[in-house]
Amino acid sequence: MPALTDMPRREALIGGEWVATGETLAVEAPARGETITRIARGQAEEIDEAVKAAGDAFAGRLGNWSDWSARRRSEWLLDFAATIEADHERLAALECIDTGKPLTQARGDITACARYFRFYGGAADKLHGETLPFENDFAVMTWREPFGVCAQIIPWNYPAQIFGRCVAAALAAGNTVVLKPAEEACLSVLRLAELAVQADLPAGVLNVVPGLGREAGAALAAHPRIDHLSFTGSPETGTLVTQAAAVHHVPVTLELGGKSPQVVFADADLDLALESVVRGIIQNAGQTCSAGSRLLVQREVAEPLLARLVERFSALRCDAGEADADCGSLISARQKTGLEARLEAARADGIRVLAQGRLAESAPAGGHFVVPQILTDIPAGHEVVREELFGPVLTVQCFEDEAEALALANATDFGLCTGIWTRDGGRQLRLAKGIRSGQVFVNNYGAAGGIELPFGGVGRSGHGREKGFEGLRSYTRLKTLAIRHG
Ligand code: TXE
Repeated sequence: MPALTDMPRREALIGGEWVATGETLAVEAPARGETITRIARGQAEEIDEAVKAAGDAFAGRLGNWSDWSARRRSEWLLDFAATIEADHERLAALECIDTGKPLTQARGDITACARYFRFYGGAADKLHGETLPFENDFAVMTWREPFGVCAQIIPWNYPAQIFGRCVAAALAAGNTVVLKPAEEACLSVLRLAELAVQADLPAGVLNVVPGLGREAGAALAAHPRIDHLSFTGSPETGTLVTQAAAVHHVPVTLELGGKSPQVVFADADLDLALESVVRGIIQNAGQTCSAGSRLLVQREVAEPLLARLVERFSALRCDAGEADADCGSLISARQKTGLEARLEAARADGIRVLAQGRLAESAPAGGHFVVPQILTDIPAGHEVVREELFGPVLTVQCFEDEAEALALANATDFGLCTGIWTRDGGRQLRLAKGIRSGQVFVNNYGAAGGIELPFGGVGRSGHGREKGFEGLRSYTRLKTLAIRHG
């Protein structure tokens, strides 16, 4: 694990300079419940400076970013992917200690972060418009232009991955960025920013202002000089930032989590489904927007599948990230207390804990651990099957037939991901069409993060798409040019 001296710069990165803020915020290692360092507490003033720097960099008043061709941006992004790979272990250690997730998962996150830079580096010089058939005496074409200053407010569950997803795509398209990481976890983001400065990214192209949501975050969303806002977090905060951005007619991409079902039919390969169901909910202690948090199982195979799930969950262990157990800690005392209160209320409503994992003996006493668990006997429409719990908690509901499966799958206002497990090709397609969600996986779940695959939600899960080529397009706006040549 990194020593305190290995911690990244703690200040805000504004216009290529590291700027100290008046006040600072404590950074807690959630698996220990101990403060390990302090970071900047940016306020409206720092946000204003950062937006100004990003605007100047975009307009060519600061640095030479505006001179960079798509090819040059592509080369920088590809080189930066290699820089991340060279710093892989240090970044993974920071992510592990800062979020409390198992080291193997933190390593996977850094690998994914580098892959975003590689993917968008490869795509930067392949982003093009179209020529359109129109009247014979016209030539018509579309151009994809960058927005300008992209504001990005990101959460604590996957700081490095979401940094890669948002920053790489925005820069590939030629934008500049002001990013507000989450107060709970932003060490890997600060290290990535440090690496970007060392890699000679022109001043002002990437600005990072740590701080509280209600201070730095609110100031960024409401800033009149941002040109695009990308937000990942809760639906409630998503509404607030959308309202703030709407005042200046700023386009918004929202990724707001989910309540995603894994639907298992009797004809499915149960061995495959079982592993995927377990992984889909314990990854990052269930604090994943795309967590497969609802198991819907056809009644005729419920008994054998649940027997195996009980066996698997009973063997799961929670421990500090560096112990690399099945499950790490939750991010904060607040998240743990909130989850425990909801679980207690669920038990009071007659919901039963069918099986649960355990805390490893080596787990630090002050860590914010909640053990993985399976809930059954759930009254129809109960909160635990409608609302995001954001912990390692799997709910189980049975269905009789395809129609009931579809109704249950859609019985939430969220709509991010769905897993369908069946060998019946017709049913795969019928359900994929009927389900309200941005991604549908058949006989797999999550496609290993799938950075190439467009990702985003329906309804309360948000709107707009990130990841893949679609994510790159969403950091551009289209201009139509009609030339009458006679
Ligand atoms: O989210 P917030 P929180 C869900 C999950 C979790 C719940 C609460 O269910 O239990 O949200 O988590 C910034 N103006 N997700 O409280 O508040 C904040 O600083 C501008 C799902 O952490 O949405 C952070 O950077 N910004 C999710 C970011 O918003 C504000 C990941 C997210 O914080 C702000 C995280 C404000 N007024 C939580 N208030 C996912 N989709 O993966 C806060 N922020």
